[in-house]
Amino acid sequence: VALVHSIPAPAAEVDASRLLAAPGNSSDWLTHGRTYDEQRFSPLARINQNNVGELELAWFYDFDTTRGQEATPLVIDGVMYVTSAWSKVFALDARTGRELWRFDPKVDGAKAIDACCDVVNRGVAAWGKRVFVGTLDGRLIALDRETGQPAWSVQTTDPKKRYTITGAPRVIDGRVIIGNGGGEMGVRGYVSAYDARDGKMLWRFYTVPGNPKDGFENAAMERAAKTWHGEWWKYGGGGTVWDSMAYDPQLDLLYIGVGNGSPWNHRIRSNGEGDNLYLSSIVALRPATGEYVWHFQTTPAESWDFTATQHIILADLSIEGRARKVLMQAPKNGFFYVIDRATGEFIQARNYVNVTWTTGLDPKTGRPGVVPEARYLREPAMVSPGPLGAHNWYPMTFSPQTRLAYIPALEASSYYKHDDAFQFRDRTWNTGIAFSLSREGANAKTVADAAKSKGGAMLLAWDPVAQREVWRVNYERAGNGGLLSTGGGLVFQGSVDGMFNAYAADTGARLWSRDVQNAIHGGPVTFELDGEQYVAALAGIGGVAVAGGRGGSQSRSAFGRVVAFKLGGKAELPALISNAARRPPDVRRANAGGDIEAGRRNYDRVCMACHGMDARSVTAIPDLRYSSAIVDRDTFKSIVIDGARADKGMVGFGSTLTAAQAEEIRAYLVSLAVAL
Ligand code: PQQ
Repeated sequence: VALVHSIPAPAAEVDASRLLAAPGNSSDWLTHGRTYDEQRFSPLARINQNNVGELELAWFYDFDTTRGQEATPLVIDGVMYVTSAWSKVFALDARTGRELWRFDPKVDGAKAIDACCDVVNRGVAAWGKRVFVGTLDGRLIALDRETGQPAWSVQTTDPKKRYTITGAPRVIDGRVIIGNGGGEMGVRGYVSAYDARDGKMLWRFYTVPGNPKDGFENAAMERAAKTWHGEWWKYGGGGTVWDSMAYDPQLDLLYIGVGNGSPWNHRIRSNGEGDNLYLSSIVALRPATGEYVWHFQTTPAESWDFTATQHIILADLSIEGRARKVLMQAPKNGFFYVIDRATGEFIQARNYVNVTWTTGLDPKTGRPGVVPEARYLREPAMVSPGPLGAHNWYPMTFSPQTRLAYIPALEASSYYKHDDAFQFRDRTWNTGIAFSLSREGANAKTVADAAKSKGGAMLLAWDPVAQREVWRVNYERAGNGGLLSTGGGLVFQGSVDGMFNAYAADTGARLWSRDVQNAIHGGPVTFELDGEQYVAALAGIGGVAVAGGRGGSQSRSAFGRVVAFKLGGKAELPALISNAARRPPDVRRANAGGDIEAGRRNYDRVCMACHGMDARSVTAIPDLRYSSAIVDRDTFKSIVIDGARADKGMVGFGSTLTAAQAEEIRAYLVSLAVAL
């Protein structure tokens, strides 16, 4: 239901010519990465290295939720279109932040357990007089830009399967392109195109083959199937296209970033054999037909959640004296790739953090050699990077001024253990990995190699031609936001500690920083209206790669919000009501019985994905050590087994846990609360 307050100016069409002219248009932000090449560079220079110190809050807009915020806003003709948690869409006056309309697709709260990483959404796409949003439950909805009223809605996924949508659509020539997520849950990834006029499906490209018995959709699937073994289709196979896309209008190629395998564990997924195309690959498609053109696989036989769904940037670079049309990506696996975007040919790549899973890349093909122990076949392994990736979905930027790419990076390692008891389950993650914070039994060589990965979270400036780091800014914790570079010689990045920062693009010097009270994960945007330049971003802790930070359960007033800054802005945020003094519940009468160790194991299997390792949650999802629900056996059972809070996303796990197991989990949580 849309609530219309008033409209500043009638919506003008967004068409092909307007999108193609986006590089020179500084008053709007028309598409997810600002331009089809997704550089997230704006030529605006009114705010620059000399005056950025005068940048102050112009306005803010608070959402109705403390869940994670990941959207990149679009700005069109003075209106900001932004999505929030639960796939809600808001239209705001971009000069003032005043709400013009809101649209709630009313996603069922119980859908939350199909989302690996919070009920986030990364934004809308625009075409004609409409914006388009993909919803967590798999719908693609067209909304009138002036009123927020739905024009059409189509279900893009099988509602019986555990697909989700968190990514932003893109529009190419009236075709709305949308992918989906669910790689942790057991789905088969694909990307589809819908007609912007009526929602009619135009094409669909699967990224991994289905059951050969059912026949192959196209030659690309037939070729891919030769690289798979066992009965992978029973597990879906994965390869979800849950975030990145880019488009080259001259070559007429759409590039999609493809996710990892489902289950993650290659030994379970494919009998430990084969490259498993097109997992962890960049695939080029014809946007009119969805036809396969080329692919480049970053991590063959993927087994670590090494997605290649990370941000794709297109640019023209001179490499070894040759002008090259390149595609750049820094996927989770830790290498910065430069690929020929006409042919998919490997040009060059270098690791931008310490990587321990590989013996190195073949200089001609870019194919990695794999350290055998890192496959955790016989013994568990410590591997760097881990599943959070050396770079997650947080958008990069490329500045044509400095010729540098900037990466929100993470140097860290994780423990991988083959799950001997793997069974495909309905309500939990299905990775084939036994998660643990311990390093029990990990192969000694892998432990020693991974111990060198001490860099932690950072902002890296990377020269993609010389393949070297130019500068870095270190952060204390992971989960820092996406990037924007500008003609003012600035790189903007929000951080997980609730600060919005600007750095000198050439040196990395921090020139500006303001407290917005809540973690910023998404990519900032900039636009110009009435001769005034604005820089805006979303704040709201959530998503997956969050280790500490501000917002969520730590402060009672930290709703997700949009913040917009301009030179000499006069707005002020309300005082933050800190939750720092929260107390654990009085568990003296908890009387939780049962095996705490067994409780911990089932917690890790069923609860950890949302509530956090060691039951430490820093997002809006309750930190169970502080929850009054653990005091009483019946209350706990009514929530955990019977689903008393299903509307909030906490479904009942009666099909996965017995009441006795739930009681053991309660005993484990009470033991943690006692220790606080
Ligand atoms: N989402 C986030 C986030 O929003 O912070 C982080 C991740 C996702 C990951 O690290 C993932 O691996 C991931 N994987 C899938 C998938 O395999 O389908 C989906 C998503 C998602 O849709 O958010 C993420």
